[in-house]
Amino acid sequence: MTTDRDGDGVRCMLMRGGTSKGAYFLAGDLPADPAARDDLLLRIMGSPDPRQIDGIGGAHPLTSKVAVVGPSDDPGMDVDYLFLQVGVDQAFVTDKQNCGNILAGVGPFAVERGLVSVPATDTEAVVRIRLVNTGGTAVASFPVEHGRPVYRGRRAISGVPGTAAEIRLDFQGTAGSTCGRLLPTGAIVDRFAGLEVTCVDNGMPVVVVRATDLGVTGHETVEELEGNADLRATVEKLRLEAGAAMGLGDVGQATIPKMTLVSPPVAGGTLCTRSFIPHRVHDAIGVLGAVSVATAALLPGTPAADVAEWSGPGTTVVVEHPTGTFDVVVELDRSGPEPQVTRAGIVRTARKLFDGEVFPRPGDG
Ligand code: NQM
Repeated sequence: MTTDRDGDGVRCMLMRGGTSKGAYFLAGDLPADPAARDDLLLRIMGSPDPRQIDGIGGAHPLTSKVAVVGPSDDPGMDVDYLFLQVGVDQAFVTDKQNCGNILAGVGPFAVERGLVSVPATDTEAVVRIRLVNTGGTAVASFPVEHGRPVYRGRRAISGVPGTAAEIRLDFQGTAGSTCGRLLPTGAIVDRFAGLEVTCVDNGMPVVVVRATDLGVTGHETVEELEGNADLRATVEKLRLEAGAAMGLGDVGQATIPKMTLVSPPVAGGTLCTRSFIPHRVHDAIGVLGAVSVATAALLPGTPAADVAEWSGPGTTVVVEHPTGTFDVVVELDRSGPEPQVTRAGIVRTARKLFDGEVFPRPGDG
């Protein structure tokens, strides 16, 4: 239990999860009261401050993330994972979205902290994770040695230098997990702000729009897109309209839905993406964001399917993004009135960076 007196540290592990970085805590090491927990996390991360100079946040939404992990009271699950996005230059902490990148570190963290014990002779751990934010589950499989996670390995993922051990993540129950339906508006294609879009939620609510409909190619750099004020204004107008139609209410202050611009592939993938998350442009693409966009690519008539190029039969959608590609395996059953997701899986890597105590900026009290 945290006492949070000046000078007291809080047990914390810093991990890279996929293409994000975050602070991982045992639920029992943080205050149970959400307001006290969020206040503490803002002081730990150094928010609000664009540089997060007085905390451990990395001055970008992708490196200002927190995982709270504890035992699950669901008998079918090993652990509960709550994801918290911590504002960088704004003082907010939100549990309204999931994060599949930070999820990649949850299995190894659970083993590191003894929430899941692995026999010394096993070479693979399987950790069943309840996604507290949205519902749904993920099964993480990763290598272990002498009962401890192995981080070194040969798997490269785009957006991360070098290689590390492979972490397989298989999702269940992510379809409609935030909005209630895989296609939250009930339609394959909608028109908002004069633009044809698809709204999809397979673990992350995403609005998919053709880049060319926004007057860009979709192959621009992150900096070019972030520097295009007219584009940003149009994307935000579209987001506000689409978010309300997706049942998310007024999303002006929310980090969802994400906005993904799609265009034909240029690097041998299935389609090319640029994602606003929702105001900064992602250096790559979020995990569940990619799963949602890949799902849209499998639905004829969507902007994603329209630009997609398939190199052969198969269920792997190769999603191109600013720093490489992301493979998503999705299978749909389209025999009924609404498509059903029968399989969704991805591969990531994660790495323990630091383990110890973090010292929060003193509170007002
Ligand atoms: O979509 C960024 C990330 C994410 C979230 C974001 C994520 C996901 O890259 O599951 O991983 O979209 O805010 O970490």
